[in-house]
Amino acid sequence: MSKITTLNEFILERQADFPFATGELSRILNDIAFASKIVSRDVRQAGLVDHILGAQGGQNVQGEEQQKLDVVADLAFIKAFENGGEVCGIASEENDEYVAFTSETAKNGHYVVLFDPLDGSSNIDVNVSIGTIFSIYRRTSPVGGLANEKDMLQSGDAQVAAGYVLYGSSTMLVYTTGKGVNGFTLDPSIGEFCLSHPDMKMPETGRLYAMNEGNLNIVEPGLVDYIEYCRSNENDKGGPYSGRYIGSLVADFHRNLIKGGIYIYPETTTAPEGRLRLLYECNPLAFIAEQAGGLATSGRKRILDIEPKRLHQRVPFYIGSKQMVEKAMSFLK
Ligand code: AHM
Ligand code: MG
Repeated sequence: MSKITTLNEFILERQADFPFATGELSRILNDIAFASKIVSRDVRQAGLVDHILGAQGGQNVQGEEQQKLDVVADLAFIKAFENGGEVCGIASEENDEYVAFTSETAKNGHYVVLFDPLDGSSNIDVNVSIGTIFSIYRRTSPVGGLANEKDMLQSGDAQVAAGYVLYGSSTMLVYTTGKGVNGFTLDPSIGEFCLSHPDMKMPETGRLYAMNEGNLNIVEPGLVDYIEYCRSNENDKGGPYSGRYIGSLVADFHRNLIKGGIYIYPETTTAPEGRLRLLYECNPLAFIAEQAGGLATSGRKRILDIEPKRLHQRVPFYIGSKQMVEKAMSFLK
C-alpha cells in the first residue's frame, strides 16, 4: 500500500509555499476541513431528517425546530471561523450583510472568508450532489479593528486560497493556494481527508458541455449558435459532444475539471447579470480553474479581473477547459 497523506500533513508540508507563512492560513484550511466534515455528516442524514425524523422546518424528536441544511451549514462554517481566531470577518450567500467578528482575537485576524455554505441546495431533496465553495483573502483594513466591506469587495486576483467541498458519492475537498490544485477524499472510517487527486490539471479540451438548455430562448444569439455548434459538430478529440447538467455548480465543475468540459451560466433576458454570484461562487472556482490550466470568463472578461461592487453581485459565467471556453467566447459578439 502506498503512503497515505492526510490533508493536515499536506497543509503543513506546503505551509512554506504560502505568501505569509505564519501558519494562520493553514489553520483556516483546517477549520474549513473540520466544518465540512460536520456538514458532510449532516448531508448524509438529510433523507432521514426529511422522511423519518421529521421534515426540515418542522420539529425534531426533542420538539426542537429543525433548521434547513443550508442554514445548518452556514452556522457550522461561521462557528469554525469565529472560534479559529484567524478570520476577522465573513460573507456568505446565507447572510444579506457581511459579518465582522467582534472578539479581540478575531479583530487581530488577518483574513476574511467568503463562502457559499451549501450550493445547489435545491438538489438536497432529491439526493443529488451539492457543495460548499470558499474564497480566502487577506484583509485590507487595519489589524486590530473590525473587518469592513472593502475587505470583502476585492477582485478575484487577490485571493490567497480558494476551494470547494463536494458532497457527492464521496466527500471531496479541492483547494488551491496559487500553487496548483490538490484534491482530498474523506475517508469516513478514519474521519480524515486523504490526498487522492494530487496536482489536478483540467484537460485543455473535452466533450462535455453543461448549461441549462431550458434557457436557450432567452440567451444571446451567439450562445445559441455555440450550443448548436456543440450539437452538430465533433469535439476536438473526435466523436460527438455530450450534454451534462447536474444543476449543482460544484458537481458540474468538478466533473469538467477531471474529464474536460465547459460549464455555462449566461446572462438571460430574465437574469441580465446571470445567476451565479461573483464573490463566493465564480471567483473561487475561477481561481481553481486557472490554477489547473482552465479558463473562467463572463463571456467577455476574465472573472478574476472583475472589480466587485456589491457583496451578492452576479455575473455570467463561462468556465472549464481552456479551448472550449475560448471557442464559446468566439461565438459571442
Ligand atoms: P443556489 O446558490 O441558489 O443553490 O444556486 C446556484 C445553483 C448552481 O449550483 C447551479 O448550477 C444553478 O444554480 C442551477 O440553476 P438553474 O436551475 O437555473 O439551471
Ligand atoms: Mg449558491
